Amino acid sequence: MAVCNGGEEAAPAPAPGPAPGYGTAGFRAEAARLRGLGFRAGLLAALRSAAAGGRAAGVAVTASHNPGGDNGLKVAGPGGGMLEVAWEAHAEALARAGDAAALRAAVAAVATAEGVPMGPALVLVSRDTRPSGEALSQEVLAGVQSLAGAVVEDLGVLTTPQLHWAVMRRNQGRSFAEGDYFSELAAATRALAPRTASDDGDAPRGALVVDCANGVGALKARAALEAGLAGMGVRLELLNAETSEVALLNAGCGADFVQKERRIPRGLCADSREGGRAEGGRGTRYVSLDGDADRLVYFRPAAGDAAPGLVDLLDGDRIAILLAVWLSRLVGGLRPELAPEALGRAPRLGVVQTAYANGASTAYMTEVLGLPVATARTGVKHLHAAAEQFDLGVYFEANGHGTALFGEAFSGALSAAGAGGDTAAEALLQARTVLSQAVGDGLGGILAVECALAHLGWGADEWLALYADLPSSAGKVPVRDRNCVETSSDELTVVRPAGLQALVDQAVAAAGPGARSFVRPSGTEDIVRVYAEATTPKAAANLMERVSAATSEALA
Ligand code: 16G
Ligand code: MG
Repeated sequence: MAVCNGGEEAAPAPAPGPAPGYGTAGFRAEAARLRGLGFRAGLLAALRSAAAGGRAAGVAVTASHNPGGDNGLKVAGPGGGMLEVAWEAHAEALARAGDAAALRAAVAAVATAEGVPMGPALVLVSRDTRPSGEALSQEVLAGVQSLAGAVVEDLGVLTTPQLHWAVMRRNQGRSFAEGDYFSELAAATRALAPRTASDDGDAPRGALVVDCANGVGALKARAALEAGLAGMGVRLELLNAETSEVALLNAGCGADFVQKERRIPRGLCADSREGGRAEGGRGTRYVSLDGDADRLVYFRPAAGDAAPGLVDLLDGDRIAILLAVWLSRLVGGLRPELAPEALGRAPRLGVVQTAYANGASTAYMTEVLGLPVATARTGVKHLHAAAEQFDLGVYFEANGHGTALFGEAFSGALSAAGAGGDTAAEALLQARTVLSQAVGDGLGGILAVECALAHLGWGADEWLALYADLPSSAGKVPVRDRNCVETSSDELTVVRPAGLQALVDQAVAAAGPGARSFVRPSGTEDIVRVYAEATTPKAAANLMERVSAATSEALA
């Protein structure tokens, strides 16, 4: 059984007060409240690795889109994806262990519960640009090394998806050097991109402005994107790429700000509306990453009579549709005599969304594209698992987390077909490299979107014209304990407290045809979230208010 080696005696005591919960995607809190938690997260990741026979696990020190004074710890499982749900309770048990003796006991309990052998363990560690990250990652390193037999490798400052990629690659027995991450993205994009670049430095597909949220993405964007974009005739411009001033991180910029506020990020001129026009594929496109570069949303300064400063948003729903259209064309181009023979059936393509996906996007996917759409619980780990049910599963949350997963059998069939000279199969294999198979990657996502737009000959106009979003409204209800609300697995129906769903149904019926609303407990804050859609903004806001009032009442 795995045991501590004495190093746990040096474990920093946790900050006073209740330990933060693991939440949907890791521990996240004000940096000072995380004292001692880095050590425990490192120890947990080492146990996870040991349980997997020494295959690597990972820890990313980041608080994503939170303000610069916060920090956090995201653990990656040996597949390169999010920590398995069953291990989240173990992470919380270690977080609660106050002193060395309690920590030893908690480690022993996890080792027994999971049958963790005494044996090798390897943990890869990264951090984002937050000043508190250095001390916190030192804690993580010490925590890993306190498990007997565990080895740690500090990969320094990386985006969260780079850390996940490194874990995945290490466990495939392949290089996980950062240089390979950059060069493989560039090579795959160049192989995929339509040949539009001219030798005189002209950018026939215009400029792409990348809002880096003043976060770690700013340090990696040029190396990850420039070569691939240049190959398809796109000029890269970085915005909000100032990482030395922590107060600027995610402040008035980045994917979370742009998606929630529907406003242009700082640094863009409010009347830069010419950027919205995609004249024959030219023009400027805009995209925002979040603070750890695992999310992306495209946007353009709002066209028409909208107030200056607002955006037309091209969110995760639209990115999913764009990728589904592009990838399904590639699948349609596979030589029939090659693909099904290797797979034994026609490949199953599908899309995974959450309850937050705009109803108009779901209707477009099912009615226009004819694709199966699954609805998963909020949080990347749930969408990822649902997407694995397809041969080619595109998954995106509206907020910009997502990628497309290529199943093992389908990938094998593509390799066989590619070797046989099928160019569509080769293109799909390149797309699989660009679209991280570990976890959604904002940088790879940008390259995939740009490839898709170039192939389809679309600009923001064509992309926005696919459908009109239904007006929506989101709110939150403060609660003492968010666990008092329980939903169905697609989060569309409340199952507890009894009677609340009937009140939601009544409010929806009164809001007229096309309306919908749902209530779900947040996985990251002590609140219950309410979402509503209707045919006018006013009707959506009224429905949201009514359902919020019913929720408060039912929980009082
Ligand atoms: C986390 C999730 C994100 C989800 C959000 C919902 C990951 C990497 N992140 O940030 O996907 O949209 O939680 O927050 O899974 P909520 O439960 O408070 O609404
Ligand atoms: Mg993030």
